[in-house]
Amino acid sequence: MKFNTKTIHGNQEPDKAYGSVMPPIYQTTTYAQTTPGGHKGYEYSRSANPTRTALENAFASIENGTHAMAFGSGLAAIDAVLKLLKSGDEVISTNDLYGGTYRLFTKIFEGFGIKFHFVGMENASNIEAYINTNTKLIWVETPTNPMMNIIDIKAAALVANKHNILLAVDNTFATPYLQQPLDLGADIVMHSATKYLGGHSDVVMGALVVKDKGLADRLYFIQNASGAVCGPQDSFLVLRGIKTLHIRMQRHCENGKAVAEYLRRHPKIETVYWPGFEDHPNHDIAKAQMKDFGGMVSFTTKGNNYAEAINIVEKLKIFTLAESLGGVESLAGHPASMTHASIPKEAREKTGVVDSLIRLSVGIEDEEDLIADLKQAIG
Ligand code: P1T
Repeated sequence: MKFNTKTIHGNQEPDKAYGSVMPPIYQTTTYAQTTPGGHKGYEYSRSANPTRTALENAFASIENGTHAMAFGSGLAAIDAVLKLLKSGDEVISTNDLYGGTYRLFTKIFEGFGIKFHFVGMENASNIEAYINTNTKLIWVETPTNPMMNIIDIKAAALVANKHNILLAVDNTFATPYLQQPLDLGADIVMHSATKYLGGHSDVVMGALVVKDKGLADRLYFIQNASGAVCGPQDSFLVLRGIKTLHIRMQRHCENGKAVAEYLRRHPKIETVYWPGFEDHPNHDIAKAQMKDFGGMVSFTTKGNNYAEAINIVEKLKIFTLAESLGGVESLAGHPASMTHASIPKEAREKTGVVDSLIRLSVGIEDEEDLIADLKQAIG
């Protein structure tokens, strides 16, 4: 089955009771048993729920995995991966990444004795220098949030395999429409399904997908034991969202390209970060591992003026000033004061998250309206 068919039919069957094409929302916590242990595969909705199972099956299908788990948020999914580790273990992570992920690593898991190395992985050979016998996990975000750096997943997988270290890829920005990390050698794919998978800015959710039964069993144990699951209504909504992922992504990519090219021509703009530009430092890797370049675009203004950046995001009308990304509607954010405020100024400026940086999640509206909106806001 090819990708566009998988988003609609992958691992899905009509419901067994009445043949409903979409799974019912099984709004129940528990399931009747005829005798202790005598049930139909479901006993308590933290452990499993049929609507969530339908969604988890869809996650596995679109990421070319064998097992998937849905969580109450993207961070809950990342939290579950980190719980595979123990005190004394070390993690090598992309240095430019979502601020909340950085906060979870440094403010929660460092306190439990896990050590993190934040490394510029644009050249995957940089990873090797940080590996020692305690290294248990390589955490890759690509494209990175918000600088749109591209990490070579295949090259990172080669390093991880050589040293028998798990490789996890946060595939939130790309989605499986653009890249499928498990096929490139990753062990775990993670999503903030809040973003493109849900696609309509109405659900907070996370996902993990793997292709190894042993790893799936360990993660399922954590999902059930820690309990950060999502509910059946949210599962239904994200399953519905996935069915249009391919056509939404196609338009996100077209509009992203138009916006990136417009901004690049604008005399007040300093730098536009978008992997589709031929002079993007890892454009060749993006071209090789992604089908297209996505709908996320970041840029800075000339003079790197904080007040000017704030003025621009406040003036936008079609782009809503808001955290998050990946919904049908266009959003604009100011990472330094919003999504990445939890990263110390010094650390974020090192990766390029300067005061004038603006991040756009380009939606699927008409391209002309989006460009006109940017024009009136930037001046
Ligand atoms: O918000 P949540 O569903 O918990 O997902 C966290 C997360 C993980 N990984 C990436 C790459 C993300 O972008 C996010 C969430 N990001 C935002 C809310 C944001 O505006 O960047």
